[in-house]
Amino acid sequence: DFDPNADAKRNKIWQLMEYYLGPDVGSIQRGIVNHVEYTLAATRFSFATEECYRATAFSIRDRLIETFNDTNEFFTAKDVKRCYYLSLEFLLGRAMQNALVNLDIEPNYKKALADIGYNLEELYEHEHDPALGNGGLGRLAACFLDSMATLNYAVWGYGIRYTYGIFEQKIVEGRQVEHPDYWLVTANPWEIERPDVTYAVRFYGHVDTYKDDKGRERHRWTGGEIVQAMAYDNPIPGFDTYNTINLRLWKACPGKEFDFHAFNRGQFLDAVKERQRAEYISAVLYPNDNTWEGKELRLKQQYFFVCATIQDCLRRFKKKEGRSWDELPSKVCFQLNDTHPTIAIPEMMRLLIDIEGLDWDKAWDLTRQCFNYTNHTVLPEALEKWPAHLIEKLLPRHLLLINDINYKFLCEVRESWGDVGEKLSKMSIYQEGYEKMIRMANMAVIGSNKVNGVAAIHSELVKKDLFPEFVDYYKAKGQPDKFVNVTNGVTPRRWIHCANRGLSNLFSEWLGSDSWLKELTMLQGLVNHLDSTELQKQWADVKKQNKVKLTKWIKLNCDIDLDPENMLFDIQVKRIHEYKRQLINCFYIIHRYFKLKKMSPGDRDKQVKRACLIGGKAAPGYAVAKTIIKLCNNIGLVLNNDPDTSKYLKCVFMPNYNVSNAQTIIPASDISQHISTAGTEASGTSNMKFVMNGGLIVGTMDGANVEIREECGEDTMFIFGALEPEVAGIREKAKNGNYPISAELREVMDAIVSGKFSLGDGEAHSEFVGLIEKIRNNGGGYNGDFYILCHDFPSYCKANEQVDALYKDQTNWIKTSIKAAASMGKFTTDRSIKEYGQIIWKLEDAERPAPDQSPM
Ligand code: T68
Repeated sequence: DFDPNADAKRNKIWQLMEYYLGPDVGSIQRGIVNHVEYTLAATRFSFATEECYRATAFSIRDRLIETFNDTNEFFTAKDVKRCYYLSLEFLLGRAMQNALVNLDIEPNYKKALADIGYNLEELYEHEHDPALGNGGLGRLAACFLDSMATLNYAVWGYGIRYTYGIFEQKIVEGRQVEHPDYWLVTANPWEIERPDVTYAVRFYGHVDTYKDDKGRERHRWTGGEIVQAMAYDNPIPGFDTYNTINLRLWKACPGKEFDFHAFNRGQFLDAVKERQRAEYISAVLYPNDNTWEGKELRLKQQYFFVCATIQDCLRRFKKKEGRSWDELPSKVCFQLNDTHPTIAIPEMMRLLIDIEGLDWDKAWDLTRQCFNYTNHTVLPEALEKWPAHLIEKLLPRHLLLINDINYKFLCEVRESWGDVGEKLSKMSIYQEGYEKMIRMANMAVIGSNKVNGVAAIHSELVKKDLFPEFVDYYKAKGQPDKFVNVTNGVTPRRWIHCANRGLSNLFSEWLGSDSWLKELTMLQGLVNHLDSTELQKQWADVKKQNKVKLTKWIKLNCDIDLDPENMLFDIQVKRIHEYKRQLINCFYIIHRYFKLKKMSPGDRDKQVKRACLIGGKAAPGYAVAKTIIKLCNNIGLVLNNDPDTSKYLKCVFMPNYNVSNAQTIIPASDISQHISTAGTEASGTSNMKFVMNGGLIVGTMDGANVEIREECGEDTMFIFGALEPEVAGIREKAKNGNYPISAELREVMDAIVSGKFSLGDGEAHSEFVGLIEKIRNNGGGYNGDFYILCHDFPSYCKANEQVDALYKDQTNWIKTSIKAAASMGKFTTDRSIKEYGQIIWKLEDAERPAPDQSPM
């Protein structure tokens, strides 16, 4: 509505606000103390560090809200194309330091706090990690948000505000014990609750058909139960920009209808039960990584967040007057983070057809242009398939739409290819059989504009092994570029500048500015100084300090003493999974122990001392992974307590690996292990973090290792193991009994089977024997050595010998490590997100201009 006084009002309000909150020490202090008094209602004359943390967080949030609101207003005014990143996981990690760094006010906050008697670094430690993700996939989404904001793209993340994130791992008698991660106990100062932004989400019920006033047959989904999705906004500030984007997370609340009726009938307790039933949907993150578990609640979570999200995005699209649906693909696109949100495709169809009244073909044309799908795995056990009857029960309208989508697609294929039965059945959304299954990956491909893998080798496998029929088909249809690669990255703001300030300062000093934080290829400039002994010394110093810090952490958390001055730190941290082969690492550690044992004390003294550090969570239902954790811990007990060798070799299982611990662990590595069977790890992203922080990689030719080697040079990596094209042949030969096991590995396996690492625990012993027998009695297939540990073990030992040889030559080691880190420019998420922006989303730069300094 036209308001003649609008400008005057705006002026008045602007004057009331004066200007953005000041970045000076005084304004910061006023903000903090105000929050102590008025938000926390704690007295300003004495407040605990915990209270100081919260008040500080609120004062930072105030600043985030300013840039957040104005960025949104700017996007709306410019009517820019928007992209929505749909993910069931966002592994954000702590927010405070990241926000201060990105808002460029960390030094003043440090001063402001020091002046009133608080230490900023200490406050950082008070934040409970938001951990709404499992591993690489969720952390990638978080790094992406940082780069999207930094690159001024109009992207928002959408997901679920789980009440419980990934469980907290404790180690009790060498075994993983899971504790609930109730991260909201102390309230979350970073989020903005939006009780006014809610959407109804329906489950179950039935579908009626009716004729509309034009005589067209229409569908109406009714009955069942309704829950409300309520929005919580999490501002994501960009680095070196005035833009702040949003991560909108949905919490499940009871549908209003329910409460009302129950209360009227006096059924108070029933109403409470309803509330719990609704809240259950967003209660807990599923703790599986790279496996699929067909639980109804998981499907509910998927639909719950997708339904609210698409409604929210369409409402935003329609808000501008005079919109035509034809504009949709030029204004809106969605990125599906794996198949988990793929139900968004039929949901979009439902909203366009049933609610907006578009005809089927138009709706399908728009939908196909709007969606894109990222694949994160080729492991068969991780591919999502839902029983058709479950979809029919929970989402009856969607099953009808999926049927239509599939039928029309298969007709299209038949039309251009003729009746190619075998191929057709592979391309169908349905997997036929005793129980009909809906293949979410096929639906994602059929309903998407672009499909991408996450590293070069992986994107090739996606085409070759997962979707060869689709690749051929779309090529024939004139879409040869539907399948693309976008290699993953990590954000250097969190993973270098926040995690390793010593190294960050070194980079800025030697490069003459901190511009490398936004243009990571600038690190290459360090290579000019490779021979500078001053640089080498500083480099070694930074590493040493980081090792000292981790040594303290390990003393505190594991009560084990390490020698940061003299030991090589060898680290493997990632989810525990057979394909990631923590077991081959264990085998090598045991082998190394035996070698030391057999040496004379004099020879021992000539060896490189190693601390082998392993960490990671096992899915609670993954028995083999849990046994591997127990084995690591028992190996540690044997080695660390052996007076002959413990000085030369230690083994530690680091509990509760998470984002904030990673920020301490990764900068301390001399080498890290990325040793998956070739062709199994889609990309890996911690490999990138380790090398950027001056560590070298022992790894296989898998995932992003391949590209890291290409960038940094063969001499910077200790590569071993079969190549991906060889793996199938090795398995085949093994099946036929042609599968030699080296004497060294035999010795290790015999020792495990003999009980050397069981420490009198019968249960552990039989689990360990189970692990070994499965590998040793190779029958091929899943029951044998599927991940070809025996085949790769000898070359793994050699790679480890090469590590020792180079480490003995410290100057060369340091130069190699500098060269590798300096060559990591490609692996920033800024590069990944630019590729998404240009190739997939077709977004423009939407940088908000500097805010006006004076009242208007
Ligand atoms: C990881 N996938 C890949 N999945 O394993 C890793 N799975 O190679 C890659 O670097 C990373 O994605 C980013 O692309 C996962 O982390 C899961 O966590 C997951 C969660 C639920 C269901 C299946």
